Amino acid sequence: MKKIYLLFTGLSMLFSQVKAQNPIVSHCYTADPAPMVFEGNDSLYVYCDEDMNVPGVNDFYFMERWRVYSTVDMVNWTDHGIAMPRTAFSWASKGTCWASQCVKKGDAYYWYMCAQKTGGWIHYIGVGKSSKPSGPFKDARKQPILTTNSGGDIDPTVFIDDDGQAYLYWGNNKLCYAKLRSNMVLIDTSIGKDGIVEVPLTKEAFGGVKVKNGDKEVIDGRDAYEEGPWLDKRGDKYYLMYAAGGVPEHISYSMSDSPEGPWKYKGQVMTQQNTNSFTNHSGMVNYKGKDYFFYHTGWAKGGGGFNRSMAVEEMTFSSTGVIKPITATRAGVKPLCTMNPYIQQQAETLNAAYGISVVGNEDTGVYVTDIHANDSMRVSNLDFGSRGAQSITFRIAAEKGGGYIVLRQDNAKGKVLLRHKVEATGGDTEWDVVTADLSAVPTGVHGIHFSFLGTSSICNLDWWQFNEEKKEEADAISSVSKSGARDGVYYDLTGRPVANPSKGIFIFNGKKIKK
Ligand code: FUB
Repeated sequence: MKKIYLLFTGLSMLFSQVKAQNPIVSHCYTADPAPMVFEGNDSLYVYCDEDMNVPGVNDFYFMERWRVYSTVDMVNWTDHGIAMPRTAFSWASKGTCWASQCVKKGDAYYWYMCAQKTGGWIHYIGVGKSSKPSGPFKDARKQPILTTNSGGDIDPTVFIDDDGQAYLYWGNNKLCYAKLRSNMVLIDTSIGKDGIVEVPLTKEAFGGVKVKNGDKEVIDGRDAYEEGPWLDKRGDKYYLMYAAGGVPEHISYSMSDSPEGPWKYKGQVMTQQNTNSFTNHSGMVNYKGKDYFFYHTGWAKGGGGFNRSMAVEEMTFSSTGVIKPITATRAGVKPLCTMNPYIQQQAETLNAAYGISVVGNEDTGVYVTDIHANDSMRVSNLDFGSRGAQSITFRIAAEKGGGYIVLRQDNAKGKVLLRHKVEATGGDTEWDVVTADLSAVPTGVHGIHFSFLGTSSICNLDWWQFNEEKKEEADAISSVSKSGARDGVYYDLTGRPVANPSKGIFIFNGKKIKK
């Protein structure tokens, strides 16, 4: 009996530790991931479009904006809000913001997108520009940068080669490329037809071709290019990954010695999987020494073919550059490091969340809103150290107050750390900084589960930070740090400078130290 009990306890501990990391964003639907790592920046960014459900609107990929997420640990993702709304492009028609990719050239970020023109039915390719990877982005050209005028001009991917030449590939049911001029917003018209080259979709290059068989379209060969290209380079080989095979889609790839081809079909990267999405769309990136493959699924709550969610897996290459087949998993990837709970963490840095929304952008400030009763959010893998946390500080705004924030260790059933009554702050963007003592002390590495109780809208949250001190001391430290304390000077906990500190606790350079 004891053995069975131990086995059961062991298994349940194991299961409580094995958390599903996919999809990587669960509070809104995100599709067509385009991962990017920028030189000199410690984060991995993923650019995407947001699948939306608007009552009364035909949900055929109805998308009004593009969003950016970033991570430093691969399991907690910061939502940077509405980094590029459709309205940034005066020519773009409602609900047609499809796949995209952002690259950096010089000090600027260029986010290539596609949308239909108002009054039309075909997509055009345009580009947004920003001085920051998280935007906000503005239309760099005030008009589309290219069209073939024949439809299918969707899913731009851009790659800048080692010699600085940028290549733009795109296309649905056709594959085209263009060379970008050094200003990144005009194409070089010296090649192809007015600068556009259509790549022949041969068996040799893409495994097969689509042909008509009566009313049906079938593949003559092993595979066929569909849409969603991703151009990249590893060593001296160029890779073109793409959604393939018609619908439902899988991901295949071809390789070349040149960014302009000819391409040679290499096989499937991710076969058709049971992901609850009939499209797939991929991107790859190397980050902190590992290769990652991003794709989309229909795995978030209420998800499906028009409510998709980004996911990530590790990818590996053989010594000859062959991509080893990748399986879609709920487990996803392992964390690269722990998160520090003792510094301000943005409330919109999330491992998972349900019911809430994230609004704003880099210029206006980004925060978590739409927090109602029974909504929840989780951050993963925080290292509380051996002393542990005694209190937490929130930057919070609440129009009415009266609801509760409940913090639990690890998950929704974990030990309760806090049950905090939310007081009204005077408005839902009237921010207060509030500290509350925890009822239990988390030590070591844990996730934190936030849940919200009440009857109506509960609060907005901007950031939070755990403290190793109880509220009284934490408040004293924060008021000394804010009161213009000078670096290099010791202060006691009441904020008085101490000329010759001996033994005791002091505030020095904005931090509490023990002498
Ligand atoms: O998200 C809209 C369209 O679905 C994309 O442009 C395609 O790649 C497919 O994922």
